[in-house]
Amino acid sequence: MMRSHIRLLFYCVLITASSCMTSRMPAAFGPVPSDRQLKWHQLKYYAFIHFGPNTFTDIEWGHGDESPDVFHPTALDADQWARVIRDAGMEGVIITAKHHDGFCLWPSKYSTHTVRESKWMDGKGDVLRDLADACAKYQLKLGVYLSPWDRNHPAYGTDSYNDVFKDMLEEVLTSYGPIYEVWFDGANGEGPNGKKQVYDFPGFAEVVRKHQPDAVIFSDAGPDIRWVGNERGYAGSVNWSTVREGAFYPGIPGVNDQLQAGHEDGDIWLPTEVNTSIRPGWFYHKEEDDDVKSVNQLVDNWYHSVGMNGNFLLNLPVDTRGLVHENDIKALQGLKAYIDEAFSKNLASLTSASTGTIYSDKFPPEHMVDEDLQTFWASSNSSDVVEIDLGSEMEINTVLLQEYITLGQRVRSFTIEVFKDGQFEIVFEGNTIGNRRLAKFPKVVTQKIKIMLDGKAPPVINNLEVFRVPERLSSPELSREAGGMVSIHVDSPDPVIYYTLDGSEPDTSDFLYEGPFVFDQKGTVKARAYIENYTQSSDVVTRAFDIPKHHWNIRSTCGNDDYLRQLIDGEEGTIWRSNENHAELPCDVILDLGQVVMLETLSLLPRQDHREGGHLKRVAVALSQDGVNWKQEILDFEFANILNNPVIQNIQLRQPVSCRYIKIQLTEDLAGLNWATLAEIDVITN
Ligand code: FUL
Repeated sequence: MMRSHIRLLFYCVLITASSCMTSRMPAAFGPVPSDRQLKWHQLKYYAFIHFGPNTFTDIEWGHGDESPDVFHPTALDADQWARVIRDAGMEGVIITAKHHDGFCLWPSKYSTHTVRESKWMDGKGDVLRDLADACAKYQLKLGVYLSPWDRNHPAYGTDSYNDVFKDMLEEVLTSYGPIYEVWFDGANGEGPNGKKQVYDFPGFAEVVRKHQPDAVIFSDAGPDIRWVGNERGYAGSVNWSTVREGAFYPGIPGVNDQLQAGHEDGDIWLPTEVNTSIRPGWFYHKEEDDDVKSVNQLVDNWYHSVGMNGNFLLNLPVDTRGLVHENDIKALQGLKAYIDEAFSKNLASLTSASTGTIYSDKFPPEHMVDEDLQTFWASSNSSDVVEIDLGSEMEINTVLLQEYITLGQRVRSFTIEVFKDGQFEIVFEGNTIGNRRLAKFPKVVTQKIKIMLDGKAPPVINNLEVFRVPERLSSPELSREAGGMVSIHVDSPDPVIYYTLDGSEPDTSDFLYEGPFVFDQKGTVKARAYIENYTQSSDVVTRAFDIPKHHWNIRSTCGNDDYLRQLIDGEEGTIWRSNENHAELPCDVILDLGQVVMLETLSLLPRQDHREGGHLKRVAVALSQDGVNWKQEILDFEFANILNNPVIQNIQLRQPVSCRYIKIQLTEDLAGLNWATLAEIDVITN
C-alpha cells in the first residue's frame, strides 16, 4: 500500500514536470520579426535631415521648376551634422537624398536637377558623399530618404519613370557604403506633365534587397517598418508591431489611427517608426528659429516613441548655411542630458524577481532583471503576475518593460501596483508592451512592485528596469488675446514666472509675472518659470507678436459671419468654417488691419484639432491700401503636406508691400468638397 502510494507520487511528479516544465524554448506566437527587423529594433533614436532647394526657397514642397542654383549653402559642413548627431546620443541619420522637387543631393546620372547643375562647389559637390564620410568618422549609420514623387523628372507619370527611380536607387545604394534604412515617402502627386505615377513598390524593394540586403525598408506599409500615422511624434498607447497583410499601402488615406495602433490580430510583423521634426516644418525656415521644440516637448516625444514600442526619428532641418542651427543643438543637448540623467541608474538591477508561473526553470524571473536582453522569463499562463523586491524602500516613478519579441508580441494589457502603507495600490494601467514600453507615474516611495500582465499568449519578458526620472516643470504657455493682453500659464501649482520683452533670456532679475499685462506692440516675449524656492526652472519659451489685432475687422463672401472673429481672436483652438456641404469655394476672406503697414508675411493657421475636414489646398492673396483697388500679390500658394503636418502656413511676399486690406482668396480645398476651415490669421510686418 505504502509503496504504491510512493510510486503514484513519483509518477505524478514526473508527469507534472514533463507537461509543465520543459527546457525547450517556448514556441513563437503569431508573426515574429525578421533578422533585419530585429537588428532595427535594437536602435532607439536617429536623425532625419531635410535639406535641399526648399531650404533656400523657404517652402515645404518644391515644385521641381526651381533653378538648381537656388541650392547654395554658404558653409555646408556634414562633419558638423554628424558631430551634433553623435553628441545627441543618436545612432544614425537618414537624409532626403531626393525630395518631391526631384533635386538630387548627389550628382545622379539619371537627372538634370542635381547638385551638379548647381553653382555650389562649382557643381563638383556631393552632399551624400560628405555625409557618408562623416558617418564613417563618427560611427553613425547612414540611411536615405528617396521620394518616388518627383515634380521635376520629365519621365514622371510614365512607365519608364519606375526604371529611372530604380536606377537612382541603385546609384545611391551602391556608391556610399552600407545603408541601414531606405525611406520611401508615400506622397504621390502630379509630375511636370500633370500626371500621377503608379509606383512599382515591389520593384523598388527588390533593388534595395539586391544591393543592401541588411537595410530595412520604410513606407506607410513597410515591408519592414511602418509609419506611425502622424508627424507629431506619437505612437499610441496601443501599439501592435503586427498588422493585417494587405491592410495598408503607401499613401492610403483614412487609416492613420490603424497605422498608429497596428492590429492585434495582424498576420505580419511591421513595427512603427515615429517621425517628427524638431521645428514645425520639415525644412529650414528662418521664421521658425524661435519655434524649436522645447526640451519638454522632446522628452514627451521620447516617451511616446522609444517608450511606446517605436523607434524615434527626429528631423533636424539643416539651415541655409548648411549647418544644424544653434537653437536646435541646444534642444538636442537638453534631451540628451535628460535621457542620461533619467535612465542611467536602473534601481531594479539584479534585484529579486518572482512570478506566478514559469514555463521552465531555464527561463526564470531573474532573467528579467539581469540586464541581458538575450535572457528572458517565460510564463506558462496568459495572465500572470511579476513581483519585484527592490531590497529597500526607494523613490520611483518609471518602469521599463520589454517583451522578448523574437517569440512575438503577446501582452495586451498590464497594471503596475506598488506596496505602500501596508497594501498594494495601482499606479499605472497600460496596454501593449512590445519591444519597449516606458510606464511613467507620479513618484512614490516603495520597496515592492507588482505587475499584472494579460497576454494573447503567456508573456515572455526579457527586461524590466525601474527608475526615478527627473520631474520636469511644464513649459510656460504664452498667448495674446485680440485686445493685446498677454497671459502666461504654467501647468504647475505656484510657479514663479519671469519674462523679458527685449529678446534676452529671462532670469529672476527680470519682470515678475503678476497677471496678464498689456503688450500691444510688435515684439518678443520670453518667459521662464521657477518652482520650489527657485531650485527648479522651466525651459525658456519665446513668442514673437506682431501688431495687435484689436482694430482689425474681418468679413467674408462665404461662411457664417458669427465665427469670423475666431480667425483673429488670438486663440489657436477656435476655428472658422465656410458652410459645410454648400460648395462655397472659391470665396474670399477680407481683413482690414485698421492701419497701413508694410506687410512681409501672411500667416494662416490650419485647424489644430486633428480633424481633416476643410483643409485648404491652395489660396491666392491680393492686397489693397483702400479696400477698392486691389493688387494680386500671390497667385497660387500651396498648403504643402497639410494633412500630415497642419502647421502654420507662412505666405511670404516677394518684398514688403504697403497695405491695409488683405484679401485671402480660398481657391481649393484638399478634399475637393469646396468648403474650408482656418484657425487663425496673423501678419508679420516690417
Ligand atoms: C511627408 C513629406 O511630404 C514631407 O515633406 C516630409 O518629407 C515628411 C517626412 O514626409 O510625407
